[in-house]
Amino acid sequence: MAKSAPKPQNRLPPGQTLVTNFPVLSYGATPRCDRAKWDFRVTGLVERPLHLTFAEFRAMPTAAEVADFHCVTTWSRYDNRWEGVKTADLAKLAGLKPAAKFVFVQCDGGYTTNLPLEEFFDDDVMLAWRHDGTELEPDHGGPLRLVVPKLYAWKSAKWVRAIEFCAQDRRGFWEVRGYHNHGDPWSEERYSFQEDADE
Ligand SMILES: Nc1nc2c(c(=O)[nH]1)N[C@H]1C(S)=C(S)[C@@H](COP(=O)(O)O)O[C@H]1N2
Ligand SMILES: [Mo]
Repeated sequence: MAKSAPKPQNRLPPGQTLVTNFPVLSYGATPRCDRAKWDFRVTGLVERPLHLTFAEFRAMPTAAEVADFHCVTTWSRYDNRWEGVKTADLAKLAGLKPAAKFVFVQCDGGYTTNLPLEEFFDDDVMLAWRHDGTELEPDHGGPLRLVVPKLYAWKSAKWVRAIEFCAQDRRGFWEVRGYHNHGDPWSEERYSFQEDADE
């Protein structure tokens, strides 16, 4: 599927409305988190499976970026400043096996999502713990969330605890409940029934 780059003069994807607040969109309750017990795993098709504590995760090289955020329920929020770890840096630590083609992201509370590797390793994709200069609030995914600015925000999984590298794609929580497997806001890939038309 071709990625369509946002045109600078048209920053708002089709069918979206700009908001200046930061809505909370969660299926179910915000998981309670004990940072002393929190851990993060990188599993599947890697040379060195990782099992990191919160302190170990935070000791990784950090990155910051400003990005727009587009929810499929039609709100968009501009200029979110995220701080965290780039997914590519995490993968360097684990060492990808050549058979790895997709990621399956697992969260506290049972939420999951899936991405092809080329989008997971896009330069603006990170695992973030800060938003707009403050520690990420639990409702917004604290202590750690994925941020995938170029796709609809259901791919930006909150409360991430594990990343699994896989050879085969496996649909996540919303992807099995009627949302598009890919989710490009610029071509309005909202629903799974549109996927047949993409072929
Ligand atoms: N674990 C988890 N991650 C999630 C969700 C969720 O329900 N659970 N909702 C998704 C959806 S639909 C959106 S729009 C964004 C919303 O992020 P926010 O609540 O920080 O605005 O989180 C995404 N990540
Ligand atoms: Mo959403």
